[in-house]
Amino acid sequence: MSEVSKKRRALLAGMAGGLGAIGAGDSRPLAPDDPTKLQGPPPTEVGERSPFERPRRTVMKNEPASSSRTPLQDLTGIITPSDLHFERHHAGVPRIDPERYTLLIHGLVERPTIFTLADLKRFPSVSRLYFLECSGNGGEALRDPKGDLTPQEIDGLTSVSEWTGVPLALLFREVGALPDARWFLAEGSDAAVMTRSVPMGKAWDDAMIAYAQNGEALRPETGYPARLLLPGWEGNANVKWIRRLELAERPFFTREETAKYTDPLPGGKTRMFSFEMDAKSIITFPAYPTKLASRGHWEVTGIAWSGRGRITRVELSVDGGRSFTDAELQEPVLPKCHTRFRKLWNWQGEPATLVSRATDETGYVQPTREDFLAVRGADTRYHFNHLRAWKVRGDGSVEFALV
Ligand SMILES: Nc1nc2c(c(=O)[nH]1)N[C@H]1C(S)=C(S)[C@@H](COP(=O)(O)O)O[C@H]1N2
Ligand SMILES: [Mo]
Repeated sequence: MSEVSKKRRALLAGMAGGLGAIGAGDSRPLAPDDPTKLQGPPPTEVGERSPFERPRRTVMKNEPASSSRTPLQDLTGIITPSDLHFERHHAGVPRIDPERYTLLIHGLVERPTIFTLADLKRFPSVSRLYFLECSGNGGEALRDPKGDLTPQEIDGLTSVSEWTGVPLALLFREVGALPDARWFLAEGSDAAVMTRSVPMGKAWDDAMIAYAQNGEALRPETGYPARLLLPGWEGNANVKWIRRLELAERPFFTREETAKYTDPLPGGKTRMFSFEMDAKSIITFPAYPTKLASRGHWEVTGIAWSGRGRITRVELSVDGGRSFTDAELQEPVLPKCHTRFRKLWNWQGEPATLVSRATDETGYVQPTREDFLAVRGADTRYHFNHLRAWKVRGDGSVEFALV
């Protein structure tokens, strides 16, 4: 391990808040100098994290709690462990017996059909890595954010999984979707009966009914046993516990796409069906509450993503956005997925303001807060993708900032 990463490890270990305290409840001996003398515990049926590692989702404190956030600052690479995938549900998590689960597809189709879970699994499946992001993500960062926000608190409503399921196009061909069908309604079977209208084009493109995540069945909170997955589109339309799809000529204008998930714009206009998540990025290290322990080299790293395809560029600024240089994009760089970026930074104790700026394959560039507000207005409620910044003080402490 390099000196730089050793130091960073030591720093992060220090932040975890008392390794002694965590180890104390564990009766296993610490590794002795002679490892041949160590009697390890026997293999187990299900593994657990090292007791020294305690990544946690943060559960939002509103009553009743309806979301929890991924600890972005604790993750490496691009995958979110399934038990740390963010959660957002409007009326709890239903308990669904996979043997009794069904999905009805009807409306403008030749053959209305009820599929069991076993039926869905008989179709050829696909497995793809995609991010899923709540369109409310980042709202705390827009108005008057405090400096003591962590990456998790700002943008923890986005996660990446490898999703496995059946392409919706196969199911729609199976039931004989009629040419008049332009939209379909997706309905969940939770108490919220979440319903959204989705253009048919998404089904012919890359939508799927997902039943597995990171190599195993979906977690109950991510939609077990099956959910709609609309790669790159706002989280809300990715209906969990999916039970019904109804094909129609026009959208249904449900509550979730009129009263909610509709954006007031300046001049009394309204933006509806704003499905695609715009390109965005956030630095996850250094970030609050990190304190850089010393001058010298530090690796600035974070994630960038776009609902419109691949990230093609991430630029970094250390002077609050006056000048930028390119960060390295770490492979794999996948469409509609988090992309990790990194760049070595030689910090000599000067106050600095770190900013990341993402560009996607359509040429779209992540906007400044000023440009964002000029287009979207102060009353905007979703899709907060303006630039985020971190101020590094002379003493190495870091706080959240906007530029
Ligand atoms: N049936 C149903 N589907 C739902 C929801 C819900 O409450 N019920 N919440 C939506 C919202 S707002 C988001 S952001 C995503 C969150 O997915 P996750 O909990 O798997 O992260 O699911 C969407 N699908
Ligand atoms: Mo959401």
